[in-house]
Amino acid sequence: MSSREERVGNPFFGVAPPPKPASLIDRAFKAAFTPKSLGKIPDPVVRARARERARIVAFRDVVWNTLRSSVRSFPPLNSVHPFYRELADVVFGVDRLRHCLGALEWAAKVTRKVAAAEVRNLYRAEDFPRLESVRKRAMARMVSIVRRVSEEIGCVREAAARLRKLPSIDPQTPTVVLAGPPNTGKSTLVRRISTGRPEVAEYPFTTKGILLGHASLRGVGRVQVMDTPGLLDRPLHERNEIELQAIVALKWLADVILFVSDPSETCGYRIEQQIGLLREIASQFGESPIIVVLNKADLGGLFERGAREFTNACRDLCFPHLRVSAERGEGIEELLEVVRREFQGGRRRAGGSP
Ligand SMILES: Nc1nc2c(ncn2[C@@H]2O[C@H](COP(=O)(O)OP(=O)(O)OP(=O)(O)O)[C@@H](O)[C@H]2O)c(=O)[nH]1
Ligand SMILES: [Mg+2]
Repeated sequence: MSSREERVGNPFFGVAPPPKPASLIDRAFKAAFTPKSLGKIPDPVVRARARERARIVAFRDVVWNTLRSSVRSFPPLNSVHPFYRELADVVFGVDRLRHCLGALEWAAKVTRKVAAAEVRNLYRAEDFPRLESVRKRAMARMVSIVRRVSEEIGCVREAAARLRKLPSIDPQTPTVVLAGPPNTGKSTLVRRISTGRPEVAEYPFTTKGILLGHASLRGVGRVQVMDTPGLLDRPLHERNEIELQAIVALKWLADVILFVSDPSETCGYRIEQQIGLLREIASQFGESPIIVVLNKADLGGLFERGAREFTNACRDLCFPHLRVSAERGEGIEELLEVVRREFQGGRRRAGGSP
């Protein structure tokens, strides 16, 4: 995906992490002690005052500009699409982020006030030692303000690092979300049907975040194909941060849900657990069409036994279901045909626009 596309989709793509407190302080000192031209000032005390003033102002400017531009680089959280807001909440915590950005804004403003007050004090100082001591005190106060918010600076740095990496999604583009228990072959299927290249491995919870690919469906056009982390059969309030990313994608983006099951149980989860999860997803996200993929059909007898049980459950729930081998590429054309029909049926998610 090009960087332009990333910018378009992810509202956090352009956020600027502030530097570490020590490095911010270092930069401020460097700027303060870079010699500046003061023009012609014959009186030595007036000249010294102008020099100390320029140092305080340069120090202040680095702290103010750096903190403010980092805060400003974050989009207003109320204005981002609810999908991204909820995702940011799951991967970082929106309240925590708001608190930390507020602390940086506070530090920037207080730095300005302190600098202004100490510049006024310079005009009351009449000799070299006093001028120097005012400048030193001004810098010490500004350093202590930066140190006071060092935890929050660390928090904004962490938020920026995590949120910048979120995938670029266009909530208006038709989207297929793959979901299911861990290790059933979701990522293998995403690789098979789209440009997405998620990691595949023989252990559960390989996929730890949502990941996007694209595909082109005849008669529908370009669609987004989203891989999600595996879900366990358990209530929402017990779900961890990794699982909740899948839930947010299902809630806000899924026009069609592909529930990927593994009737062979080689994934490590029993048929009843998988059917339990299917029922849970159907009850929470039943407004979107659900297609049940019976994956690993290449595993013969191991697959067949479970597939019969799963097929009965799908009939009860009136869900279309297909036998597929994502690994061997069998049953994929038929699956895409069913997906295409669901899109052409015209049911789109209710939560698509903010
Ligand atoms: N025999 C067989 N194995 C498959 C098939 N599809 C996937 N696998 C294997 O199943 C294992 C899990 O595959 P993944 O694609 O990583 O499964 P996942 O659902 O994305 O797993 P998580 O990200 O951990 O939830 C890997 O060892 C795959 O090679 C298939 O059609 N047949
Ligand atoms: Mg995976």
